[in-house]
Formats: sequence, structure tokens, C-alpha cells
Amino acid sequence: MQQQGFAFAREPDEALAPGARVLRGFVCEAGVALWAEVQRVAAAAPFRHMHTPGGRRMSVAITNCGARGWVTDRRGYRYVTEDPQGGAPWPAMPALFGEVAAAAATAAGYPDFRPDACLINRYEPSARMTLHQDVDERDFDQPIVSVSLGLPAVFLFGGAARGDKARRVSLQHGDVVVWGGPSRRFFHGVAPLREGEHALLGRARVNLTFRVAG
Ligand code: MD3
Ligand code: FE
Repeated sequence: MQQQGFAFAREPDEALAPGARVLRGFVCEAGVALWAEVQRVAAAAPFRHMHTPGGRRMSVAITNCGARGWVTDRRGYRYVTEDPQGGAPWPAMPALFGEVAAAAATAAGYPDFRPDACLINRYEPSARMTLHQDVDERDFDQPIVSVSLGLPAVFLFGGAARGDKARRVSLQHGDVVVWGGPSRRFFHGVAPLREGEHALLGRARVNLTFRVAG
């Protein structure tokens, strides 16, 4: 989706790194419907604060939908087909999620993207995600598609090594980022969320990350 008017209102689309593209406002029009689907998923599989293998409670609350969901606990990080809280399969991926993820991937040059996992992160003010790599998936040739909703965040985008200098990229409601190619394994994180109130989500940012996990 190319922006038509009001170009001053948002930053232009940008290639962040080889294989990584920001699609500014790509899902703005679908925002209300996406948020309604997030709430439906969360009614069946509530947001919860998981613990890292080292025993730290994550400040970000998470849930999942799709055939596989990402979890962390004392035993490690992994994808599982059932919600450990209750034992039921994760809620199905809403059709709209699959459509949006595929459209964004196609726009960024990755046709045929069929995610089997959607990890949903909920940030409240002060929540953050420290620098990490996403390496629990099987096939790194498959990109990750990330959809930002709600309060803005400063995304930290590093390089292939933990010590590489991280760029700061502002992500707003409706922005989508597609991470493929070499960038797929780059270190990344999210700076502590600043206090605020979003018209649709309230005091929160929600990020959907679509993955091919299995
Ligand atoms: C860059 N989530 O869930 S999404 C995560 O905003 C995660 O909630 C952040 O990092 C969030 O693992 C960032 C953007 C993202 C996702 C995967 C990536 C950026 C990435 C994989 C490789 C490089
Ligand atoms: Fe990540």
C-alpha cells in the first residue's frame, strides 16, 4: 500500500537492512478489525507474563494463535502446539491475520509466506524487550512479519553480533516490518514503552509477530 496524501504525517517506507523493510501504516485501515481479533484470541488464551529460563519474569505479556505458539519457562524457549495454561490447542489464526501477513510479506518481496505461528506481545508503559535473536524457528529462509498496534515504541535494531551498535526506529500504530534475508538473525529489542493513551488500545502497545516455526 503506497501512501497517497498527507505524506508529512508519517515517515517513508524504508529498507532498514538487507532483507528488512518497514511498511509505514500498512495496516492502519485494518487496525480496528485486527484489535478485535486480538481480543478474541486473548479471551481464549489470556495474555500472561512468562518466565525466562533464568527465572526472570518478562515485562511483556504474551499469548499466541495458530498451530504453534512460542513459550518460555524454566525448561527453555520453544514452540508448542498447546497452551500450557489449560492444555488446549492455541486459538486458530484468524483469517484476517493470515491475509495481512501474506500481503505484507509479498509487498516486501517474500511471496508464499504461510505463517503457522503468531506470537502476540502486549506492552504496558515501562515494559521492554532486551536485545535478542529469534532463533527458535526451523527455517531462517522464512521471514518474520511484525505488526505494531497501539502506543508507539522505539525499536532497537542491531546487527549480527550482540555488540553491534543498535539503531533506534520508531514504530507506530499500523506499521508493519518484514524481516528476511541476513536481517532475519540480527539482534533486536524494544526500548521501555513510554506512558501514553492510545485511542483504540488505551495504555498499551500490541505487536503481532508472524512466523513459520515448524
Ligand atoms: C528483527 N518482538 O517477539 S517485533 C519478538 O515489538 C520481538 O514486540 C518485538 O522481538 C516487538 O521476538 C519486535 C520485530 C521483530 C521481530 C523479529 C525479528 C524484529 C526482528 C527477527 C529478526 C530481526
Ligand atoms: Fe524478537
